[in-house]
Amino acid sequence: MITDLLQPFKLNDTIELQNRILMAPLTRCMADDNLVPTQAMVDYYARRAEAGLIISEATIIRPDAQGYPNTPGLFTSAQIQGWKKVTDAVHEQGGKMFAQLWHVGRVAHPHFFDGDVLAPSAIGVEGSVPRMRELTYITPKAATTADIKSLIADYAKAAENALEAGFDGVEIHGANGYLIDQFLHYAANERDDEYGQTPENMSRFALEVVDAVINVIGADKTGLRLSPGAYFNMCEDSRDKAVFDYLLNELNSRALAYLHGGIFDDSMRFASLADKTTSEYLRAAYSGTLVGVGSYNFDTAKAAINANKFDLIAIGRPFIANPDYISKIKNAEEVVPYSDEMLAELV
Ligand code: FNR
Ligand code: 8K6
Repeated sequence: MITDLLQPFKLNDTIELQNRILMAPLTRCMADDNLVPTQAMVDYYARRAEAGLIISEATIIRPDAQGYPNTPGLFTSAQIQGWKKVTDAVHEQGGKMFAQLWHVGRVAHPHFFDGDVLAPSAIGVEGSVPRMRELTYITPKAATTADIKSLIADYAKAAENALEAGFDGVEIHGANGYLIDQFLHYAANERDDEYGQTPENMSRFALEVVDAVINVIGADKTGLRLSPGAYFNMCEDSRDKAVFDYLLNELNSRALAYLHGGIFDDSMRFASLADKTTSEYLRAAYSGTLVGVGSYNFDTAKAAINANKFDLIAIGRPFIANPDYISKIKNAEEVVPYSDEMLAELV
């Protein structure tokens, strides 16, 4: 039987999606100066409500989580009220939406907040903030155990805030070289305490965040994004695979809503993952619902899902270029190609 991606998909007992096509999380840097979602963002997301699930652009859990200008937050009541307008509009159009919870760790910049830049270890990244090239990254402070406990509590608080803001659940951003991913890779984690050195220790922060969020909102409403192969603000290390092997085995017993790969092009193979692609590696190590992503179109995604490579597809850049992506697919209309200039405006 051929799976029709446009038919409903039951994520679990509490959440049914109208189709298998997710809108990938896409940072747009368009929140107001208090990091509150604007009316333009309400309209932008509402136009895309035909997706099976919209995953919000990465949304910071607290001030020191910020590394880019005007990324929205979920820690003030104004931000929660702003997001409520977004989720109301998406729900009115029959859609569903998860909030992506974000802390950038060492990719934060003190230009955006008062206080330390926190990371697993005091190892900085090269370069400077995109669009603000004068802001060079600094060497972060290695988080103390007390810092770690407060970070975990703030992920849980942000998840609670997300439900108050009307989201149907959250996706914990554990990918793309940001805080959680920094704990999972040897290139960024040189800790010698219970959060470093071994696969079990290096997985501890990710699992404590996942468990804290599950504890507040339930596993059925909790998704997670992971980048097992390092590729963005991070260097590959042959030892990383053992960390992800351990972590994924632990996640297998947690009944998450889904696991989502973090990658721009899923044809890319990683030496550190025994030459597998992101989705091949995750499919082999993880037994729950898997979301594929990374330079797919509808046809290649349909083929991959029918070959059982993953269960759902997340579409990113084509959703920027085509607010009516799902209608176009349904009507077999041509899809407008994405270009970077489209990032200048919310359409
Ligand atoms: C992204 N991506 C991304 N990923 C994430 O986890 N959180 C985010 O906020 C963002 N922001 C973001 C902004 C922009 C402008 C781009 C192009 C990408 C990655 C995105 O979710 C997705 O994984 C990739 O775009 C690959 O999918 P497509 O675009 O090939 O379908
Ligand atoms: C010109 C790109 C600016 C886009 C918004 C800034 C922040 C984006 C953060 C999410 C990561 C996506 C960056 C895309 C770079 C591709 C790297 C392979």
